[in-house]
Amino acid sequence: MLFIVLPAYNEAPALELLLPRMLEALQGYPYRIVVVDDGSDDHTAQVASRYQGQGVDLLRHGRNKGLGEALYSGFEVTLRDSDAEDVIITMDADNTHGPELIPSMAERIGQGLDIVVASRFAAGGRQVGLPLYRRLLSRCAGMLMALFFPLSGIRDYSSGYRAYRAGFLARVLSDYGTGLVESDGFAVSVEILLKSTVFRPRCMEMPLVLRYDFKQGKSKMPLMRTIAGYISLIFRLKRDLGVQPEVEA
Ligand SMILES: Nc1nc2c(ncn2[C@@H]2O[C@H](COP(=O)(O)OP(=O)(O)O)[C@@H](O)[C@H]2O)c(=O)[nH]1
Ligand SMILES: [Mg+2]
Repeated sequence: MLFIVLPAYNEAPALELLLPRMLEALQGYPYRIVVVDDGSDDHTAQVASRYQGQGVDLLRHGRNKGLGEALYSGFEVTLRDSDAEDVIITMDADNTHGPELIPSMAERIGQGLDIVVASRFAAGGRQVGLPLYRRLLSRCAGMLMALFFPLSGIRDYSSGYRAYRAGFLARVLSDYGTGLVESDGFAVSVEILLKSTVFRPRCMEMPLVLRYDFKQGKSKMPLMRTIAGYISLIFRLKRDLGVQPEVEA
């Protein structure tokens, strides 16, 4: 079974385009899509609920709690219904992550991997329509994290598009609880990946062509807060994780 968690904050126009693309890409696979509407003030919930009955569930936060809590809620509900060999995927709801990649990511999990990252920096990956400062930010974040927390086979630490083996994610969540998502804002994607390394995941990257030119609406990323979040994450994890365990490629 494929579970897809879509954290969504004011993504109604993007979901209008993304959900039909997902249903098409997932035809023939058993799947469940969980849209986590994080206190949006647009029609995010209404758009998602139009697809209820077609494998789309809606989870709502009464107020905006942020990306970390939205991902956590999505993990909790999908893990409740999943078996160890199922696949849990996270991706942006802004229509920039092509759902066509989901089956091949899931296949890799089926072959025994714990985490598959859809990576802008893997051979064949690219970013279309992303402003230069954003390219620099994700590149620098990747290089900085690789310096402090080398993870064999991983270059894109901040990509929100990932597949996890459900049994693996369940172990991570049962160990950390809500402490898995302490970072404020977008640094949380990096935090989840790095904290999970304690359990020595078998991980790899697959090339992602990020279609930022397909993005509907503005980015939700607060730039300075994200940079500050990366820096404080490095200090926190250096202190808490200590010596980084080796990770199999
Ligand atoms: N649940 C939740 N999701 C958020 C929040 N902020 C951003 N997101 C979602 O996180 C994902 C990443 O944000 P996005 O604007 O795509 O960032 P960018 O593509 O890196 O510029 C999108 O699916 C957003 O809807 C938030 O406060 N809560
Ligand atoms: Mg995005």
